[in-house]
Amino acid sequence: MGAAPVTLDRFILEGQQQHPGATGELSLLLMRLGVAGKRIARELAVADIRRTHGSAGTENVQGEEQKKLDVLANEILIETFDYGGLVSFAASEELEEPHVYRAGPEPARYAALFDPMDGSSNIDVNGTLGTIFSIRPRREGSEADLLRAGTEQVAAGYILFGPAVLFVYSSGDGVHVFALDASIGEFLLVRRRLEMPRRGKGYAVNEGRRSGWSETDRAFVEHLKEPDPSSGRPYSTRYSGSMVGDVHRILLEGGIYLYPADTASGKPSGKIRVLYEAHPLAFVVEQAGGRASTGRERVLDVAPRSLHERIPIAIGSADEIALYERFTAGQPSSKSR
Ligand code: FDP
Repeated sequence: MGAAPVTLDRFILEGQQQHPGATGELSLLLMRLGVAGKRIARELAVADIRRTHGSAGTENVQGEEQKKLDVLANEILIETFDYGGLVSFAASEELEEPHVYRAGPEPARYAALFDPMDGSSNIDVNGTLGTIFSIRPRREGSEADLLRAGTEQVAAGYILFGPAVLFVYSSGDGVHVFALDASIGEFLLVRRRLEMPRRGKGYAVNEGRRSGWSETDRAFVEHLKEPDPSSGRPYSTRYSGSMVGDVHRILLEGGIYLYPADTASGKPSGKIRVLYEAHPLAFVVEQAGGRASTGRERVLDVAPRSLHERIPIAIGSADEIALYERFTAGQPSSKSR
């Protein structure tokens, strides 16, 4: 018989034993996220049958249409922490204000943030989707606890709903990948301490929005497309409409995902939300050896002024992010490689 598969719960509990002072709360919290992932995966699998596709007829705080599955995934995640006193409050793309949980005898030590259903435009076409999560320490128990740099995260990750359901997370000790074996209802370890390539051959960006980009962003993407075999160009476009799906590809194959400022669509700071998209994905990518940048600043150093603030983002392999930053700094002499 081969070695026993390592389940997510076992992996987390064994990791906890290496930190003798750990209370076990973070471990429980991560395990609960695994359960939420299975429940969301189930809802997605039967959505066509149960007719839970389509619009909920409502908008989120940023005026974006909410799909029924956005709302459902949000409810599952909120409910996931409704007992056990693990989380004092949760913030989400789908909620204007943080959800505050009933306090137990001791205040919970953590706050959770999530984008319940990333890549919503893929919901109705059975495309790749994701749930992004970020765990931070609770401080005063108010929203101000969250308006801080991404370096404060104690754990972050995503659940990818594709041909397989993957649970990918880091608690600051590398990035680990688990695949759901639905026949036994368990996430099983498939990659421990994932290290992403230093450079890649693909880029992910919505080029339909090019007219609203800065000259620098246009020049950078044009540069990636120029043939120059000695520097590995042209790059190939790989854009799925789900940042989780695109970042996951880049974690495995290298490359760059961009969502730049877009003045034509009224998104002067781009579309990606700092707290529950940019910070957690930057945390994961950095833990795998990659980088995330606004072009001028490390994404994890950004402290937003409000809960749903957005930032322009370039995230991916270290070499491509360095190249992007050279473009942003206007250093033409060192642009090509
Ligand atoms: P969503 O459709 O869920 O809002 O989070 C932002 C995001 O998804 C990313 O996952 C995705 O890459 C991007 O928006 C798609 O936006 P565009 O349609 O503007 O390309």
